[in-house]
Amino acid sequence: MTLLAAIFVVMLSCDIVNGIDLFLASDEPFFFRNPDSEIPHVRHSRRAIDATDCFIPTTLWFIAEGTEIFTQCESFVCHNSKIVSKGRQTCCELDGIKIIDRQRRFIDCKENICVEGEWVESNENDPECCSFEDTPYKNGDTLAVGCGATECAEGRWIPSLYTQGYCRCGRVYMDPHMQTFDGDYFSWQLRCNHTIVQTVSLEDGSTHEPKTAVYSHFVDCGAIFREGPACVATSVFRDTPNSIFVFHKGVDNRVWHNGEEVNLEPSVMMKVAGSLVWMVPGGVRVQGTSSILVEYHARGSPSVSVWVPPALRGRVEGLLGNFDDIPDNDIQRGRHGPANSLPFFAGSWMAKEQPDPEECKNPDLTQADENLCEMISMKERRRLRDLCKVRLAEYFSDNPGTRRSQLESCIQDMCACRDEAECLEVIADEISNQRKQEDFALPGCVFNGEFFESNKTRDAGCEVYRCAGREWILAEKQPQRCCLSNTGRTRKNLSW
Ligand SMILES: [Ca+2]
Repeated sequence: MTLLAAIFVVMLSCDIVNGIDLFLASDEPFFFRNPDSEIPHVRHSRRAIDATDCFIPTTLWFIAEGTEIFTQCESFVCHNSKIVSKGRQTCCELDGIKIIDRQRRFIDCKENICVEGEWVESNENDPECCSFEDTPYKNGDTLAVGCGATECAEGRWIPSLYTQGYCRCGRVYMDPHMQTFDGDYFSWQLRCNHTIVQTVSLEDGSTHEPKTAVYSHFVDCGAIFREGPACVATSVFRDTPNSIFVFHKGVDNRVWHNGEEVNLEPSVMMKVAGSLVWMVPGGVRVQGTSSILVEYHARGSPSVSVWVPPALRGRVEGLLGNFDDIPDNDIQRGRHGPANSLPFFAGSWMAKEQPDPEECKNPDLTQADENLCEMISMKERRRLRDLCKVRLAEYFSDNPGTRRSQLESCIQDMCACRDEAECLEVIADEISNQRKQEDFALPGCVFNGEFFESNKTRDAGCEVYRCAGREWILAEKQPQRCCLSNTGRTRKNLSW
């Protein structure tokens, strides 16, 4: 006898059962039928225990005289505190569980009733499902919104942390480090307002007045770092020339759109001038009409993450590089053409508009920034390396390349650090934010603008490609309808 059953017995023997409320909280593995009710089973019931009740040891429930219970298509009835079999009856199956006649279940967003062992669809919709363009989505399903996603939660679309795996993410973070769209990493001490990404105009190439751009203003990192490094502060997302969003450090529940304050609520996607805006832990996301998704992480040391869809391949540039699948050329092209050094590359992306025009008037691009890590001894560098490794091990990425760059970034940040404990906390927060973004990237592949879920295949003549996570891999060389030509090459057999 379990402890709970023992407690019941003690209660009965003490004659204190009157008024005890029973709570029948589950309908598995038994179903209850109330003989006085049209409702085929009682899911929740509250009443006092009676002497004629039957006790079911497996569930610790008492059921009333006349109550029917069912398990695995056999029905029973409670009679004089004993459970008596009434024989087998027809039942339906759902997810490997037998469900008896007259029971109702939601299957694929529609209510189904078990009628003589067969599911029959009724007109009732599952209230936990959502619909989009007449297609039903189950509770927990996600739907792509640009590079972001929305999730069906109990009948209502709410913002999701997921991003589409086929979109590329670039980010600028800490003091500052850049991760380009093609996966290159670099660090450079920036001041002033810079273009981190902008669309390339097809007419006149790179311009200071692009249709779409994201700008970040880099200022002193604050007390935790020694003087020198600059960190992301206020950032601007110019979705279109007429729709401009501004994000501020420390503010994770508001954005400013065309100068107007927009207050956000958790779990609500707001539509602002055609764009969607919502809160994420520690920050704000905007899915622009431009198809670019921006996340401003406002807490700790702010960071900006930008997702661009495959349609923008070859059509964006800026501090986060050109998106062309080649990491090596990411910091070679400045705004006005090839840049032969990192200072010229970074300097060329200084924006035209500056909050403090005097300070940023004539930046000296030739002056290399002093690297604080070069000013410390090898021994000290090794100590910082070990500190980063040990203290941040749980936050680092599983991807070896990303892990290496995270470790290198951490060492550099620690070289500039004033308060080691505080710095480690800020770095851990930043890395865990990156980790969250990685973990919430949905797998999938794109071909010719069409999206394919992971494991889906596509035909390419005589070859079949399969989407493995986020990459296309050759799955099959010669599908049945292809045959070998005389030259030994496969060709499509159109007559089949
Ligand atoms: Ca590139």
